[in-house]
Amino acid sequence: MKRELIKEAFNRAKERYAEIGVDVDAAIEKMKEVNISLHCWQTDDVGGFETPDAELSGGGIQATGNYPGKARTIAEVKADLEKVLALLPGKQRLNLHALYGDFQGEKVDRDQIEPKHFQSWIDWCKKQDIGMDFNASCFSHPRAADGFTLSSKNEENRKFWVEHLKRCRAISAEIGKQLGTPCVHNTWIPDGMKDTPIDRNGYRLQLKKSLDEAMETDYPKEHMKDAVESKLFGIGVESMTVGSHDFYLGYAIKNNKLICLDNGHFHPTEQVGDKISSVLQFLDEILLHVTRPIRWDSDHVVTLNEDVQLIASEIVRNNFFSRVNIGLDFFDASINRIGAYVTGTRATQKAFLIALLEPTKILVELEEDEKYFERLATLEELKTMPFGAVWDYYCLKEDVPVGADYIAEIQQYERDVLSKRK
Ligand code: RNT
Ligand code: ZN
Repeated sequence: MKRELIKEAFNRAKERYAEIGVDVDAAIEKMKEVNISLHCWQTDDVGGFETPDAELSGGGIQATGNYPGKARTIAEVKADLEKVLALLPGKQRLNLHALYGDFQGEKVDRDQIEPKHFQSWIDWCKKQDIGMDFNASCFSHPRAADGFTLSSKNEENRKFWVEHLKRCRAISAEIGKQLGTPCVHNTWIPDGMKDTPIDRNGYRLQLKKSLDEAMETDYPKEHMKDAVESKLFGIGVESMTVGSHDFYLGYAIKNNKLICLDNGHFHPTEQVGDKISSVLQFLDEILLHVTRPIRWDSDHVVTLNEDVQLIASEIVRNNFFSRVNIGLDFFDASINRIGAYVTGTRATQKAFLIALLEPTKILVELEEDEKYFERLATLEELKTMPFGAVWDYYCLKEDVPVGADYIAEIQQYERDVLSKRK
């Protein structure tokens, strides 16, 4: 019965969209190109599995909340991710941080990690038939405790982080090679100053030098691609971030790297959606960290808001799918973490489906004819088109819970699995 209702609503919606020149089936087909990279760190509040345990620190980032059920082992992260994958339509990727290596109880410092420590993750991705992305972990470490990593003036520390980054890039190349899909490696560092710095230039010189050293080896693009992630400020580093947007955009353009745009890393009125068509004039590809900043870079669970909608619309309007790598970056420890994951990813996917249901050509025509009232009114009318019916049908077709049905599945998982983690 319910299935029938969903199909009926879908057919009606399809007619409505056809009236405004939108091909709903084509939109659903295009969703195949929306491959979101799932950040492993929503499962355990960016803790990882090093020996001894790394504690989220020194990063200017913070996971807040202590909702029960945090993953305590790699096996638990994998189980959680499998649950997440089962509740999402479409195809995803895994985005792993270096501190999630499979170290088997051995103490392996960050300048010692090797591909073998990530083999079980690669195998898991093979089994799930998904690609994998990777990140150097330049925080939560004694050598990051003074607030500097790659931009450190302490040569021993700087060298340590350069070595870490080198190894992470080599691991990424191995990941991409084994999985047959390029691994995007993202470099983000927390480096900065709480109070007014004097030698801004000195730290930036250090960072540039470190990046140049760590990125000396070129890997085939089919195996790995480098991204660099900028930031405005972090807690405890309010006065200056060494790796600012200007710094990394310059670096990326000059060295043909990807810029990673995290929509929590800009002034609140800046829109990452607006930046995409700017930076893609000069870069082949970019990486996105889709998140939801509230007042600051708070990494709340993504919801379907205008910020995310503009990002999705810009990608869809320009068919930038092959040039934009989509990752998520939020970590809320105050609610069911797996629920947070699914809600946030689905919200991002919804933004893409809505964007795909836009009569873009007609809107561009209105714009070029300077019919701005008509453009505005059309955009407003689009907001109340029966998108939900299309989304529901898409989930049905993908054989995942429709609408709010996934809530019960998360609750069941909480009863069966998460609540037993003490
Ligand atoms: C921090 C950056 C970075 C991290 C992850 C864990 O502000 O957004 O991407 O969130 O690498
Ligand atoms: Zn980020």
